[in-house]
Amino acid sequence: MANPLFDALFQPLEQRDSCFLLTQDGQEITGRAFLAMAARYAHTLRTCGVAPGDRIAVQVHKSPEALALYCAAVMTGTVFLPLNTSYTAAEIAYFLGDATPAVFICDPQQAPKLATIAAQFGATMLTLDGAGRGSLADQANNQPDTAPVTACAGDALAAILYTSGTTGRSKGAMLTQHNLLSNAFALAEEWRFSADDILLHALPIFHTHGLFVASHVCLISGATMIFLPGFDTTQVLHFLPQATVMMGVPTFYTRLLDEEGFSEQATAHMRLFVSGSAPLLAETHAAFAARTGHAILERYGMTETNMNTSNPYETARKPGTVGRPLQGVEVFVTDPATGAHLPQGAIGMIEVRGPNVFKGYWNMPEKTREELRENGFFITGDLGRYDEDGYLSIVGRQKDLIISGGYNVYPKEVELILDEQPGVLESAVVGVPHPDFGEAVLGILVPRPGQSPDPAAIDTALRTSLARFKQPKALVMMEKLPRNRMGKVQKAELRAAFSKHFQ
Ligand code: MLC
Ligand code: AMP
Repeated sequence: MANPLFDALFQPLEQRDSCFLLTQDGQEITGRAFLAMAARYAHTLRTCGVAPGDRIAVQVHKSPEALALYCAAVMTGTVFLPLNTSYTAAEIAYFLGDATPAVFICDPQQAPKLATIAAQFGATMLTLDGAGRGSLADQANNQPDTAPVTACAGDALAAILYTSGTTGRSKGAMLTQHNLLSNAFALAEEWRFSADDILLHALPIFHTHGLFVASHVCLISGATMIFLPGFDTTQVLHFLPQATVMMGVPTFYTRLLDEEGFSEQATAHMRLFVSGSAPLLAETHAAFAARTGHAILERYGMTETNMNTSNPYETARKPGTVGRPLQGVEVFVTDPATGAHLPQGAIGMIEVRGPNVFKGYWNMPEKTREELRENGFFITGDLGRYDEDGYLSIVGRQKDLIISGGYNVYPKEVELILDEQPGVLESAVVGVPHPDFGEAVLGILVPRPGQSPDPAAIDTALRTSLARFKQPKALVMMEKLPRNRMGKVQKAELRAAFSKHFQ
């Protein structure tokens, strides 16, 4: 038996003596060198006693070594579990407790803080920093440059990616080899990727967008990546002339538009800009086209499903829409109450079925049953409408979710902590428009009678429990929250009342 994901994505690197990854300091890593590094990591993981199906949890800065670690997980038939670098120790404890990984790899600077947590859940801890140093690299140094590849079936788990939950508890989406591979093929074809492409990769690699969408289409088509540690406008402008494609969240594009030097000339050699993870405003699309002559291609996806729809490569890309279903993917708009299919033009729940759709939530059979129908349709929580040309628009979300700069924040998780703060009677967290992040987290506090909560003290308390991007960008006080007759907080009213807060 083979290992389909490895065979399609990584095996071809064995023959590749040309550059696969170009780093910010000009280092060129060939396909062969990358694969040798991954093989050394695979040996190291095996030395730690990992077996197929074990989880490998990883909270490290983006680097070629971090990507090689993902490849090593695939080689060993283990389940890759990447974690946002801004998660706090409290958040990490939840993930390690839930997923019980065999190995946990973190940044050496965080190691003292996280060692007890790793030990508590029985994970062997290794370290890797942004420059590729740490105990993983030390142990891998003496290992051979080739490693056996564990055979596994297409429906074997390849990754678990945590996505926030409405109740405040994150859910681990279980993705199979076939989920990832089918989507990589569909996207590479849809977006016409070839070995001549050079992708400017400035996304984090702990989420679907940067790890799967961006890296997989390059791997499957033999393309090259300019692999930057993160999005820095100056650096992106510097490397752009060497690239042919860029992928990003809308914040990338609004930040580029803020730069005077960003022009038609600076993007003349580019063939494609892709946007996703959050809504791209039609006005951003128009401003980008006016400035550069490029129509950004918007697509729609999520952790549980990979990518579902895309605007077309050849024909019209419609601003404010996310295009049409990808090859092999069914996307329906349904009545949220009955699940019945709705006709074109009607607004309803977006449901998705296809080889891209995940297997369920780790350790959460009930949640899986709630969101994944027996007939294979996943209930996305996004509300959409098809136009007369079959293009889908996302018109809202039924799930109480904020998307800030492409990162998801579920209000409940923040409210639970705000409610515990001294002087706070209750709280509501909403997303309101923000010029840089698209949407930003706003915390609304109702003080206890006669008390005044201290925003600075609350800010400090939040820092220890919540990743920075989840923390409210502002806290405001209200005497009481608007509620309907059932007692439910009227979030739409709050969003409207504070819609200009960051403008
Ligand atoms: C950073 N901060 C954020 C933030 N990113 N706050 C809210 N939302 C965010 N997205 C915090 C920082 O910690 C900092 O805190 C302050 O805000 C300002 O930071 P910055 O320096 O301006 O931010 P920067 O480091 O430049 O990061 C912004 C960003 C980054 C947009 C480049 O957030 C990013 O790379 N986003 C991409 C997310 C992504 O890949 N999503 C895909 C999910 S997959 P302070 O106060 O300490 O200074 C998915 C499926 C799909 O959704 O369809 O793709
Ligand atoms: P995540 O849970 O991080 O995978 O985020 C997935 C969610 O991001 C989706 O359910 C959508 O709400 C949102 N999303 C992704 N792409 C787009 C897009 N192009 N336009 C609007 N929302 C999007």
